[in-house]
Amino acid sequence: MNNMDFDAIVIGTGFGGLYAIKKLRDELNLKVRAFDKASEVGGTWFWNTYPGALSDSETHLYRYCWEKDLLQSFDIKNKYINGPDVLNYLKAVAEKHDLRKNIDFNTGIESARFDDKNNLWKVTTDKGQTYTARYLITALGLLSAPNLPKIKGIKDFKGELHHTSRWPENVDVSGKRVAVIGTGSTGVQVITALAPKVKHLTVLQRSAQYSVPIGNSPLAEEEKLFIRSNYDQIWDQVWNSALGFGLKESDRPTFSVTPEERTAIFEEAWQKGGGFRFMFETFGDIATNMDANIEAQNFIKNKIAEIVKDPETAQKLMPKDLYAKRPLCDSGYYSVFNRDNVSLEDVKTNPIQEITESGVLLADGKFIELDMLICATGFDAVDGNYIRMDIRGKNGLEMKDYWKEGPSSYLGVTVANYPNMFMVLGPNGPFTNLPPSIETQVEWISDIIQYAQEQKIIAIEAPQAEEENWTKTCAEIAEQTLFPKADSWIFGANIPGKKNTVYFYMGGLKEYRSVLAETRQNNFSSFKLIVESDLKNAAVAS
Ligand code: FAD
Ligand code: NA7
Repeated sequence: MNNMDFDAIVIGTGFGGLYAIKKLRDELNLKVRAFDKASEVGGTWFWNTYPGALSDSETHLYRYCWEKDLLQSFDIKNKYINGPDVLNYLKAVAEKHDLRKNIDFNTGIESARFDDKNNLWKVTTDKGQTYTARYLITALGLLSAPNLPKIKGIKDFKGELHHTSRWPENVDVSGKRVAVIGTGSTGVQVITALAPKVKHLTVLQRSAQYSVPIGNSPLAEEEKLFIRSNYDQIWDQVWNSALGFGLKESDRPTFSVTPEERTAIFEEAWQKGGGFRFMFETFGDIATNMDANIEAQNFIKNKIAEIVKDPETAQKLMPKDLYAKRPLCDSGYYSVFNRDNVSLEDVKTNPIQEITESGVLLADGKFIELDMLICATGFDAVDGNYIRMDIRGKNGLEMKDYWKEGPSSYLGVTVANYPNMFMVLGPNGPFTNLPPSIETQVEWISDIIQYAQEQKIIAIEAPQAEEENWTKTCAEIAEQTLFPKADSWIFGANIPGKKNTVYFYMGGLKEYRSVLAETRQNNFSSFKLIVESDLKNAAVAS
């Protein structure tokens, strides 16, 4: 056995990386080192500190299922947890399990190279240090690599320029003329939060979005008690669901009820709140049947027309696409446009021509003078952070070349040609409330590593054929839905030049868990497993 610095290197310390450290260190007794560019744990919630940042997964399900003590001791306040509280929760997890001692913060990993001869990974930091480890766990985040729009002149802007996922401390918006580019989940949140605080807010909208109320409110004492005392049953339902959002996915067809009943069902969901609830708890075919989708679209469009007083603005806010992106929910987004200090520009029909030192010039010649420009322009999702690093597998194969036709994986966790590398939320992993999927993957990774340790396996690799099958399965499932027909980050359509392909397994959490469980039951026999003695025998034979 070679001398290695560590048994396992973990990159990233969000939900995924933190749990990986704990599992591998405390349960497998491995020597583990983790790295993060950030100065603190939290991942997404360390970086996304923009005003209004809120999880749209319900508080008691946006956490680790296994961390029952913190559920009892932590105040779960509201139905939905805001960004600062998620960060505090993850800090508390790190504190409780003493995870920080295994982490190098403020340390980016620039390259990771597989050493074919010794079956280990060599990882180099942005400080020039190189470390070796048998296993590499990449918990890089799927919504983590910021997408800065390439708009002419953006670098010349002399006012404050912020991307929502790199929000500095102490930003003061009061008395300022502010514009927000982007009306995705983040844009909707930041626009709603900032509107009452700024002098003037201009929303630069390229694609209008369907959004429903989130329905956030403080939890009553009896609701908290219910969650705390029924936690196991609640999570049992999550593990046996498709989306892991704690809702019962409907199997009722949209057209199985009368139009009046349909409106009443949508109205009830609108009043209750929740984006995933509206799309998946009302009817079972909104995401798969075009006519059903149109019914949901029309309901939301009617709401926009009711809420927004100026008919021209209401018209601009009505989406032209299908209702088939990650479903959004908000805390009063559409009514923001009734404020005197908010204006909406449709930059699809009247594009941003350029950004100057003092504002934004639109194609029709209109100039918007600004003190601050906020880019809520999303992320190079899923594979973005992989491509931004120099990752090389067997025979020096560069990941950006291997994935140039779109990323691929076997089961969302492993990649052919990249032995002993395990991804958390890698491409073609499940499309769900994410903490349950993260837990599922980290537990599986821990199991396969444990198996390797016990069996003296020194290299675990996904076979190419298995990877191709998995990619095909993911594509076939996605094709049964309407999601590929709408342009969004879910299919890579938000980044100019990015391959528009399948990035998620949409077969559901329960099914995904059973696929992983099967590999475990079969002693991971669908993988190429190389035992130390195989190598010695091969060397002797040659
Ligand atoms: P992350 O939390 O993204 O952590 C990745 C870490 O890796 C980061 O800290 C990053 O600095 C580090 N890293 C990356 N590359 C390197 C490198 N080369 N070197 C060193 N460090 C590196 N999901 C839901 O399920 N429900 C929600 O309501 C929800 N809301 C969201 C709201 C926002 C604004 C965003 C951006 C995402 C949201 N998500 C939501 C998705 C969220 O990203 C996941 O739920 C979860 O936090 C991901 O955890 P992670 O550990 O996999 O990755
Ligand atoms: P999204 O959902 O990718 O939204 C990004 C928004 O920014 C969207 O409205 C884009 O318009 C817009 N955008 C991006 N580039 C430009 C340019 N160049 N010009 C104008 N408008 C632009 O990212 P979010 O951060 O909101 O949400 C991502 C996920 O994070 C979300 O689903 C949650 O899970 C948390 P477009 O639609 O492409 O026309």
